[in-house]
Amino acid sequence: MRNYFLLLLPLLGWSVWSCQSPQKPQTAEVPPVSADEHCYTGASPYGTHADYLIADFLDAIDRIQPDPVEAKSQEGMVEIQAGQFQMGGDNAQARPDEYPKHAVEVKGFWMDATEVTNAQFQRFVDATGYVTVAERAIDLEELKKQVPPGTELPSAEELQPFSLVFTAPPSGNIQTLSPADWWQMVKGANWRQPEGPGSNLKGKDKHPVVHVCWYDAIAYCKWAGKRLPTEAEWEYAGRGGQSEAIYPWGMEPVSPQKANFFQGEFPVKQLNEDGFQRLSPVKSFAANPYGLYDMAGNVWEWCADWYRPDYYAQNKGTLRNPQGPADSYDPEEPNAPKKVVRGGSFLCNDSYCSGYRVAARMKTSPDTGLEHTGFRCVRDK
Ligand SMILES: [Ca+2]
Repeated sequence: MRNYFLLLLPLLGWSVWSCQSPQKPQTAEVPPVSADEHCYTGASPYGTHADYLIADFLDAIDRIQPDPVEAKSQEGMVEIQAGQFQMGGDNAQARPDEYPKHAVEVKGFWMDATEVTNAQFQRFVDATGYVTVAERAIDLEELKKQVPPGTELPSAEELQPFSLVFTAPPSGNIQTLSPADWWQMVKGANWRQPEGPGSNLKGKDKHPVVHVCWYDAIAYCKWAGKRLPTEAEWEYAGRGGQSEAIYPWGMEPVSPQKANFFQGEFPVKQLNEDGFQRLSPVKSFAANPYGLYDMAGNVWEWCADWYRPDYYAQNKGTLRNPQGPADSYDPEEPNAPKKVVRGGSFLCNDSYCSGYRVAARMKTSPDTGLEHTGFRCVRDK
């Protein structure tokens, strides 16, 4: 199984947990697109380049009907007023893909105050019978598209549904270890069994649902009459009206009182000063000025947008309701289209990714579920 881990890293979105070392942004491979062409229309829940996406997964989403009560409910949501802000890196920790800082306008919208919880996701599954991607058999044909040509693949029998669970290595340090040392492919790990077989959701109703991939998040959004936030909406909301803030709470450095993150020496020695070794119940830490909880730490949150490291550099002038690049490109894994995730997780640490900064961008392939990735939804006004 270990060998397959390395084989599958591209499929699983290596970069989301590798928290990449700074890289020079790639030259755009598509012509720059005008701000007007980027205006969010809300016409498609899948965004542009739906051909990147897996038809079977979309079919399952298409069959979901919005719940008439959920689709009208604003319970648990916060109204975000329209406005303008400067999007992008604020301090020396910012990576090249966070530049240039640029002006963005967003329309007003409603946003979930918290990450979607296990209890909420359970209600969705009970109502629709939806089966998450991590619970389904792996499609070898899809796998082939995302790994270099000629890669030897495991047989269908060998490849059982699994997801990735964090396991602290016994020794080493961030310079000597790689993500393969702290992520374990665990058969049977999924949202119902977040740490694998034998684990369950007992006492975890208020924990964010995890091991949900981008498709699963979209499926939930459709049922709830909502959608995923664009990356710009997420950052605008995360800043909470504090235009120069590095974090959702402002300028003060991250601390165990501010968010659920990794204290100690990542990934081997966790001091657990915030009291949460893994996930924390939503609302365990103070909200930002807009009333949004856990915009830093706990779990990475899926956004609607495709990822390109040079997206900010492609555009000139003020962007109005940008919905991301027209295509996806990650120089670290050119074969794997990626979606943006935001906000950092319980595994983030200043020595590593500092993903809890409001400008920090990360990315993963849309079919990947992980123990540290969840989502929250928004709705148009
Ligand atoms: Ca923690």
